[in-house]
Amino acid sequence: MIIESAEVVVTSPDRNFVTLRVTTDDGLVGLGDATLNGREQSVVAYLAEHVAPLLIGRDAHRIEDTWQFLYRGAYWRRGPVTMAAIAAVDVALWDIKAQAAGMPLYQLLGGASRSGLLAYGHASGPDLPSLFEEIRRLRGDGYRAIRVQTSVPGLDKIYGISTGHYEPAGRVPAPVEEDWDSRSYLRHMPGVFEAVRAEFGPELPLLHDVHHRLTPIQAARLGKALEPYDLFWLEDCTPAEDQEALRLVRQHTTTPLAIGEVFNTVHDYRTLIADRLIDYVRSAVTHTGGITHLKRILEYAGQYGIRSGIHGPTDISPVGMAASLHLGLALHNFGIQEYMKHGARTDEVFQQSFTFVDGLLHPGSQPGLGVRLDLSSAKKYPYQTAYLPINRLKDGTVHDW
Ligand code: GCO
Ligand code: MG
Repeated sequence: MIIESAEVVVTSPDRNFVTLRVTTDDGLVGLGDATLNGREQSVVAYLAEHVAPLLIGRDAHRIEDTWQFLYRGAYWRRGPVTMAAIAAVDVALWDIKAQAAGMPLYQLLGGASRSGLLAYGHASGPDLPSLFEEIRRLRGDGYRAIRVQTSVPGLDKIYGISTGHYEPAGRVPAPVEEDWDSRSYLRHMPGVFEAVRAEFGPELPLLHDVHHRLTPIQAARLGKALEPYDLFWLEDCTPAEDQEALRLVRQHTTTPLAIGEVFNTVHDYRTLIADRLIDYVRSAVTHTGGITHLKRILEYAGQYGIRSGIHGPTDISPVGMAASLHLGLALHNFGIQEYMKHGARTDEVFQQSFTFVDGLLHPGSQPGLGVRLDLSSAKKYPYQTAYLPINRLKDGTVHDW
């Protein structure tokens, strides 16, 4: 099974997506997601210039060897661009292998460990009544776990608040600016969770994303203040690259911690896993070297009782989402999967076979990943420049977004 072509497809139905489309001499087509939000074209160039030409003529079955060839062979290791490119190749080759075997991909990863994947959706609102309405709407859609974000009095525009479709990246020529004040936020959040628990009771799993904004001691204080409301997790409470920060947070709170959506290899997690500083691994298949590498991270994490919380925002394409679902179904230490629906145009470009029934996701039973890319629809939606926002404190200082 020899690789005959490897084509990079960029499409922007509702947002930008970068997809690698690998074809073999026996006519199989494998897909891999390489979307890096706001930096899409850097991965396009890496794939088109330095990876795709090297794939031609290789045996598509040799997934591990190809992974090592692209990782060790580049000499320059790690980083979001490299690891997203490797992820796309890896997932496309798993897709091909599973199609050749005539099995849904999860069968090659050890088979199903459960009947479906617990998913969480995003609820947000500028005030409590609109937040409650959103939570009710999500529960009506079947969600059994919900991430809660709200506006903070005195701040105009902050991360995670949307009306309708969630999409943090704007189709704008330069990043939009949002504002931030950690003290106002810290004063406000415990009351929000108190109100949500009072309205919805103790059962519903609730999650919250701090999006890398607090100092370790502030995060410790927030974790402690939220303990009475029994969070499923507190996400990215400090800037992620500072692994030691979570040691301080951990010493002060029993609120479960999740981190890692900006990580790209197991080395980013080493201290966090070995010293049991986190409870959930947030990496996406798309940003962490594909199924091959994320499976390694999660199996390592499993030895420490740490579970998966795979990243699944709208900037993970349906191809990346399908890869996460196959991996999640097979893993023993699955925890929860982030999931929000893509727009109608995205569903037209990527025909998907995964299902969401009664709050549980399932990748479906088609051979391979179960996603088809409609090239003529993809061509209708060319790339559009888009950026994630940046964040500033009240005095104008750039802060973590
Ligand atoms: C999440 C994330 C996203 C990211 C976005 C960046 O938990 O879903 O924080 O909202 O900000 O995916 O590309
Ligand atoms: Mg997040």
